Amino acid sequence: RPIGVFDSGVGGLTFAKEIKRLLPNESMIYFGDTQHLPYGEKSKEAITRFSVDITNFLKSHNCKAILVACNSATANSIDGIKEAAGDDIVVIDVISPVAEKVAFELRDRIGVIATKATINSGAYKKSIKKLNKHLKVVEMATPLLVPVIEEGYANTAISKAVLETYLNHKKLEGIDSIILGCTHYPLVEKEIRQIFEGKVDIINSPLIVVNYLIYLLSREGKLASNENIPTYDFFLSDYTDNFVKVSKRFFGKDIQLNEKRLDIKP
Ligand code: DGN
Repeated sequence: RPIGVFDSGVGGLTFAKEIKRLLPNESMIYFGDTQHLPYGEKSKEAITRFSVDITNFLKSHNCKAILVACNSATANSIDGIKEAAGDDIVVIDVISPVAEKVAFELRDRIGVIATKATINSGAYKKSIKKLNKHLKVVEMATPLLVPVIEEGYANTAISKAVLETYLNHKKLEGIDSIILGCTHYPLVEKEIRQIFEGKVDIINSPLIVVNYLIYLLSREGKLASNENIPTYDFFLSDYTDNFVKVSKRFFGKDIQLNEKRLDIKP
């Protein structure tokens, strides 16, 4: 049975890429809801409606696990997704494994950057504080980064100016670590590291989250055998040439995309 992965668009491919690297025998079904992006700017109700429909789609493909590879969907809709998935499917999100990791490490003041929908939900702060109420958590929305990265301006003067403006904000003064709380930000990790001159620990979710997925699948005896030859299916709810191009940047040149429109109620 495959692992289902979904996101509002191509961002979740940063997680899919890590699954392919660390779990080379696992088959995967990816769903990018390009018809409804950006989730980062939508209401909780809308994000939940879309996420539940995608969960049902992945369920109909007999997925053994679902990775909610979108911070905005995790922050707003994880309860609805878990309910729709039912007991037989392992559901994992991209916030709680990261919160657990930082809560028990040697840290003091943690910064979180993400979309507006994620920051407004306070999900990172709540999850970390629940585990360790002494940690200071400062959250900041950095909504310009997604379009800059999707338009191909990562590692240019434009991304540098945007990142410098955001990261030099007074709010983030004195942080010792920063969580990249959005699927797209691993693509500008190097630039973020440079701006902080190596003094701030960068917490990049895909590796943490996929290791947690491996732990859960092995605990449940659900890992694919070494003989399994994996298949990869990628679906977009709105197929455009631009997304095909962007997805290659996120996942790799060998990606093949299909269109699958979901009959999502308005
Ligand atoms: N995938 C979204 C997230 O991680 O919050 C970012 C893209 C978006 O919908 N704005």
